[in-house]
Amino acid sequence: MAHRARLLTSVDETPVLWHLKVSHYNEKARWALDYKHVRHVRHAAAPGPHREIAQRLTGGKTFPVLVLDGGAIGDSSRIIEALERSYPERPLYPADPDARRRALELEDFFDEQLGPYVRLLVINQMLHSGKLILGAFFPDLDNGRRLVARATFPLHRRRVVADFGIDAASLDVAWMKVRAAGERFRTELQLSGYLVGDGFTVADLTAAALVAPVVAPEQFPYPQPQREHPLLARLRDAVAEPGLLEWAKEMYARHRGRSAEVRPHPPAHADLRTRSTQRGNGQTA
Ligand SMILES: N[C@@H](CCC(=O)N[C@@H](CS)C(=O)NCC(=O)O)C(=O)O
Repeated sequence: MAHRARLLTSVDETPVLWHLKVSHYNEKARWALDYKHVRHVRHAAAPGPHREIAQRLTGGKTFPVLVLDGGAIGDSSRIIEALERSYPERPLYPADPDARRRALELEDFFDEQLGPYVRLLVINQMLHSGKLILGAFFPDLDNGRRLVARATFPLHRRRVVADFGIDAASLDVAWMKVRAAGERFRTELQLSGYLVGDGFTVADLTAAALVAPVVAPEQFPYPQPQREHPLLARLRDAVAEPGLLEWAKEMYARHRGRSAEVRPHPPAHADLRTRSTQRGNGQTA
């Protein structure tokens, strides 16, 4: 309990984002914070150990988690909802109630029907190359630990396949879902070039962020060694077919903007470094 209280403490009320650099749901939260110019501190963890931190913060097991006004929010859509309330400038929700309903419905659709399947297919492809997957998922490993990770990768590979339930049937479903989401994108896209009305909304942010692992846009804030990698070629084609690949690149170019991340207050940073060392594989952004 004391530990949770310490994780929730923000010395100067600056929002704190706990995130995974690689993850597309985490990218949703980062993009919303950056888009709204909300100054925030980021703490990155390694995939896997992050679950324990999430558990302590929210009782759940997923990142992103945003600590805002002393409370922890553990879902990207709820994070954006809270940001809209606390930071209404540069809105991501349309003002018109019908347009807002549609934007939220599309956010939910892409969250549920696109995000998990993109993740499964990207991981499945990346698992063919230890160098590729470690570079994307563990960008902060030093050389020594990277060598060890490369050597033990075949063991981890089996665990990842089991953890994500990767088999022929789940891959078939994932391909179908990604194609269906692409079709929905195609039919929903307005003449304006946006999904709802004539401006950038949470629907565009969500669709573009959730295909970022395939598209690997230049403005993505962390390493994406899969950019143009042949292992992802078939997946890129599937996303390009309905126009989603070029469109996502355009959304990133127009709206991803500059990071609003700030450095943590020194005492808080020192405290985190201690905890990272104790955990052994925590990483700070
Ligand atoms: N609906 C959640 C999904 C977040 C999510 O799936 N996060 C993944 C990383 S991409 C995670 O932390 N998974 C850990 C687990 O499921 O055990 C959101 O939008 O935030």
